[in-house]
Amino acid sequence: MSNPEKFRRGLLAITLASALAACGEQAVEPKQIEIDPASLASSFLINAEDELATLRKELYRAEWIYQNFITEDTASLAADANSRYTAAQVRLAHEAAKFDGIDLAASTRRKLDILKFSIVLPAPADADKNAELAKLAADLNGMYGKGKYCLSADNCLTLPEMSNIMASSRDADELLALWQGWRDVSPPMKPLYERQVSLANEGAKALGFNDLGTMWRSNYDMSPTDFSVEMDRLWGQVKPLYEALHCHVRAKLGETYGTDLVSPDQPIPAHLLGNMWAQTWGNIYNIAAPEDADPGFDLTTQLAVHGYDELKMVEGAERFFTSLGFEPLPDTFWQRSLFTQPADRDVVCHASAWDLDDQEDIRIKMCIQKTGEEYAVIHHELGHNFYQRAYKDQSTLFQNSANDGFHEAIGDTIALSVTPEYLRQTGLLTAEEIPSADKDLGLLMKMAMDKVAFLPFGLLVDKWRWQVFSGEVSPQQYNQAWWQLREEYQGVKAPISRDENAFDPGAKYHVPGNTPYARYFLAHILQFQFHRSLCEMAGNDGPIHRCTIYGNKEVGEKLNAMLAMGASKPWPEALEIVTGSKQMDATAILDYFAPLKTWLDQQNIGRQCGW
Ligand code: X8Z
Ligand code: ZN
Repeated sequence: MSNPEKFRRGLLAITLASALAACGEQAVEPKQIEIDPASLASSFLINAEDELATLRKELYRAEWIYQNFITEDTASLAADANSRYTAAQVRLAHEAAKFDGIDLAASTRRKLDILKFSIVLPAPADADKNAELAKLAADLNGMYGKGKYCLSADNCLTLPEMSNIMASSRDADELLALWQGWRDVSPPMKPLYERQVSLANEGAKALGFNDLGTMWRSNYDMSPTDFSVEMDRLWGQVKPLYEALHCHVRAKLGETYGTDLVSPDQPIPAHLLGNMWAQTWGNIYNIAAPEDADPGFDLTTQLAVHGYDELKMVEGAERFFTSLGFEPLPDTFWQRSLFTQPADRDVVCHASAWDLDDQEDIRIKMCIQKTGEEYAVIHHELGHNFYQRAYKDQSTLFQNSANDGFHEAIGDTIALSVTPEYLRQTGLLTAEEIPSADKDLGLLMKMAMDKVAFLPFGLLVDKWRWQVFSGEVSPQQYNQAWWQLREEYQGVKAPISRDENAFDPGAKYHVPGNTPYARYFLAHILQFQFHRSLCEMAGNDGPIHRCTIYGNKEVGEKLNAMLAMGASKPWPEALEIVTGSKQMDATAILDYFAPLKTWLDQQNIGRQCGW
């Protein structure tokens, strides 16, 4: 008898015997009766969704409190809630696997697959190991959240403060001190991370996966191997654009800091790019700006001039969504969200969007800085919230995005519509301040320094984790493997030699926070695809980087149709709704930056590109 068959018979026998016992009947020999496996699967799923929905609410509430008030006690409560939720997820994933090989309706099969594939941190079934894993996860998160760089006992900088300085300082020594100082946060994480990897791998193996990385890559409606190939294919499409940008920015950095510091044929030292992780470079736009094409405005300045505080920034972002026809955010959003860094306690400042009750209780948590960069991040976060609300009527297991890249792409798609014309319509620029067409290269350069520069970073974070999870990289090699990938993909190097205790991946939120990262790479491809299609729908006939979908309700409706599907269908079907295509495709980002690429190639003539 096949496994599913055995399971079905066994379950029937048990069900019948216990139903009789419960009615006070005499125990009888279980009888074989035919029950449709489809109805067994359905009732299993109804109970599973019910249980998960309840536990998820408890978990999110505990996590919200923990991340807003990091203490020993809140860490412990969050870890407890996490271990309850994970134990249920793991048990249900094992049960779901018993339906393997049975012919079921597509949506039933999809829910079972979601149960099997979507545990981010699968614990071993053993209760002690589960509790240990949950505690490690909470502790790692807390270590990052509490992290500071102290110049002296009473002069400590938080990460947002350091990020602000790194954005504007052009003093290489100061930049290096911050770069190095922040990385003191992570060596103590390393033993915890090592243990976390080992426990979560054990959990993944018990569920039938080779390792946790394979499990993460299984959640994209294709085989894990095909997913890796797909990531590399997309990277191959954009690599020439990235290399052209890298070449130009490196040359300009060489002019600014001297070629002793920035060698013309070597990877760029990672502290000079305006961002703690060198993942976006828009903050050093003025170093690489095309001459005579400066857009002439700076969003950070415009926000200040027009009196935008944190609240007004969030309201501004909300207005974009409501202009597309989305309902305004509920009162509770405004009452319960965190917008500014509290002075009196430790919080996880890394921006996040929450859905506490699967219905209306959506919030963001963010230590907003009053900059143009953060204005985009607010749009990013609200994209999550509007997505969550759009799929709230789906059943529990479908209350998610089509794939995780979609979740990350929605708010960014909206932010691509934050164009000069949009800023004029909302009063942040006057008609005279709108840059003319000959300033397009400047606008494109600024955008590329954020979006194109991000791509290899978006790819390599999980390449590193996949190697770590598979055992290809041992704990002794964690840091060295990290820098190898940073050099290979980004062409960025550590500015000083790293000592053997260093654990630099731990200084990036998503590693101690255990958030998969491939999603952001996908989002950076998808958001340009969405933008291009939505702009076509809006009848845009100018250059795509000048297009804004602001105020277009018809376009909003189309977007909402995709969001409302949640995870109920394979992601290519969701993609097709907005783009008409079932393929992720980097030609949209290439089209967007085509004029810049031509210009970069000219600038790079005579330079030695690559590293
Ligand atoms: O973590 C985020 C969001 C929250 S989901 C702010 N992002 C990645 C990062 O900061 O590293 C957005 C882009 C990449
Ligand atoms: Zn996000």
